[in-house]
Order: sequence, then C-alpha cells, then structure tokens
Amino acid sequence: MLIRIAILYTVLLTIACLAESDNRSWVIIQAKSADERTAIANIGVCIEEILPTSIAGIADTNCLSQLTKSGFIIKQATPLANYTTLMPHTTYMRSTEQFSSFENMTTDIQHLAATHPDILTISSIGHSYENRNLLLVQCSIPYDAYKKKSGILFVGTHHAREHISTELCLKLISYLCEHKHEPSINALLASTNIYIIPMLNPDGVTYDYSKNNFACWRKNRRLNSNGSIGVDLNRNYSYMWNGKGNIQNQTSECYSGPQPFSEPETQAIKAFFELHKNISIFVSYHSYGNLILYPWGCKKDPIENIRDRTIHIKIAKKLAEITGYTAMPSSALYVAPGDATDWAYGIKNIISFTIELMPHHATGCTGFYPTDKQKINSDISKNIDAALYLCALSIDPYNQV
Ligand code: 0X9
Ligand code: ZN
Repeated sequence: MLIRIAILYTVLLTIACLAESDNRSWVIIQAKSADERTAIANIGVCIEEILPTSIAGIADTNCLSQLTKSGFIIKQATPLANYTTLMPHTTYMRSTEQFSSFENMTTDIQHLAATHPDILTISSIGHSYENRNLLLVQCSIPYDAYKKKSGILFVGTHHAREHISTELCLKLISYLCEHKHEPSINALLASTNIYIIPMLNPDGVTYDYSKNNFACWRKNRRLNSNGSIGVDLNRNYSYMWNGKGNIQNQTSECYSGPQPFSEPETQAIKAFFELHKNISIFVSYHSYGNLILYPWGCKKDPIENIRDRTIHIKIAKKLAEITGYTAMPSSALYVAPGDATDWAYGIKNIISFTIELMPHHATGCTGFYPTDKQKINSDISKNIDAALYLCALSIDPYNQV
C-alpha cells in the first residue's frame, strides 16, 4: 500500500514538474509570406514579430521538432529563460511605475470610482478560472431613459504578458475622469456608454508577476487534461473556431481550448455582449507591433459585405493616422481562427479592431516589458486620442464615416 502511494505521489509530482518546467524558446524562423507565417502558426508557434524574411516568436520543444520535420529553417532558438531572468519584475515595476497587478488595478479603480461617482460605475462581468473578478468600468453620465445611448467596449489583456494593454485601459479611464468637464469629453460621456474591461486575464497576469522574474505568460491558467496549463483566450471564441489553424496541442502557447467558449473569461465577454445590445464598436488591445487589425483573421477573404468592409478600412486608416501604426486585415499577419474580433464582427455584427500597441520591434520577450517611460507614455497618449475618436464615432458609425 505504502509503495503504491509513493508511486502515485511520484507520478503526480512528475506531472506537476513537467507542467511547471519551461521548455519554450524565442525563435526566429525563415518565412517570406503570409502563407508561410500561417503554416508556422498552424504548428503552434506563437508569432510575435514579422521581419522582412522571417518571423520571431515563441515555440516549445514539440513545435520546434515539428518545424524541423516540416522543413522550416530555424535561424535562432534561445531558451525564454535567457530573457526573463534579465528582468526581475519587482525592480522593473518599481522603476517604470507603469504596469498594474490585479490588486493594484482593483484598488486604483475603486479609488477613481469613489472620486468620480458622477461618471464611473464598477461592476463585474464574471469570474476568471481562479475566481478573480473580471472588472467592468462604465464611463458615462448616468443613463437618461429618454435618450438612446450607444456603447463602445475596450478590452485589455486577453494575453497575460501584454500588460501595456491594461495600462492603456486604466489611463483611458483616468483621462475621462480628469477631463469630464471639458465640453467635448462631457458630450461623449453624455451620448455614449464607454465600457472598459482593463484585465480580461487576471490569473495569467498574476502568474506573470508571481515569480522573481516575469514568466512571459500568454494564456489563462486552466489546468488541461495533459497536466499543462492554459488556453489561449484569443483562440477560444466560436467564430470558425474549428477552422484551419485551430490548435489542439494543449501545451502550445496558442491552444484553442477543448471547445469554443470553454473558458470563463471568454464566456463572460459573450454574456456581456448579450446583455449590452447597444455596442457598436469593439476594440481588443494587445501588444506588440504597432498595428491596427480588422477582420477577418480566420480566413484570407476580405469582409464580404461591402459597406462593412469599407467602414472597417476607413476607420482603420484613420486610427493608423492618429497612432502612426500600420492598418491591415488580421489575416495579413497570419490566419488563425477563434479570435475575439472575428467573433464580435462575424456573430454580433459589431465593428471590431485588434490593436497591437508598442513597441514596434523587440528582441526576445523584452517586447512585453518595455522600459522607456517616455515611449510608453507617448504610445498611450496617441492611443487615448484614437480611443476618443472611436467613442465619438460609436454614436452612429455608419453615418459618420
Ligand atoms: O495572435 C493573436 O492573438 C494576436 N497577436 S498577439 O501577438 N497579441 O498574440 C493577433 C490577432 C490577430 N488575429 C488573427 N490573425 N486571427
Ligand atoms: Zn495578444
């Protein structure tokens, strides 16, 4: 009996160690076209940067051997730990004062709401896998039953390590509070319900901060059946979920989950849209790459409906002008099904954008942890302008563009 218990214990320990051990590398792989990038993404590589004749991204050992078998040329494969140990997070967070933990974010939002009860309402759209609150902040002058208000939704950190996306959401809330008496902002708050979910993946964010160094974590923290951890929330939406590029390797950075909307975080977004029928524009913030992306991401075809295609392109160009970013359909990056904006447009018919914030280029996973305060602030400020432009549009986008 004792021997059996000892064996069971050893097996469980091995599974836990396997789950915790990090076999991911920062890779540079030769790829000259969107088709080649898609083929690499289909193997389960998480593409982070597009270079003139290659991609840079993250792959585990399993992906690396499949890449070799498929004939791809791997130019570089550096263990991720080589980069993460460069950045002890406590020093980093203290020096930049930029990025928020779940707890700090909650306290900051509560403080703001107490100071600006006339325009801020805090609620929750649900709970994460580890039972953290998925906070929703509504910014608007209280609802006037006689005026129909439109709505716009901004969401940060589908991907845990993309901390700047949460920071932008928080700065947007502060901006609206600080400028609420300015006529243009006051008019926005009166005519539009501005909804902001700053941190959709609080479990992943908390894990990213939990070690001495950043974990460079992307997914949520679901325990998968093979002992690995996490589902990629931006592959878990239902639109074309089962299409080409659906990743069923649970260990992959881009694991799509056992079924569409298997995750409490994506279910909460779905429920939000079902409850708020007035949303006309949706923005999902990510990092990095300085890009304005619009549907489709799950297929190479352009948006079929001409009116919808035209409006997405026109708005994307305007956003690119404001931010200095590049506008393109998501599929020009690589084809991958199950993302949030394809679902919001494809199922809910909402004008939708994925915005990849700063930096433009980076080495290893340092791109997720930018250090230049001035560049971070300038990127956030340009993106606040872009967000305000979208808020103004949301009242009646089709008739204004
Ligand atoms: O891959 C993603 O989910 C997004 N990039 S990130 O580096 N932040 O992970 C881009 C989504 C674009 N959508 C598709 N290509 N489907
Ligand atoms: Zn992302």
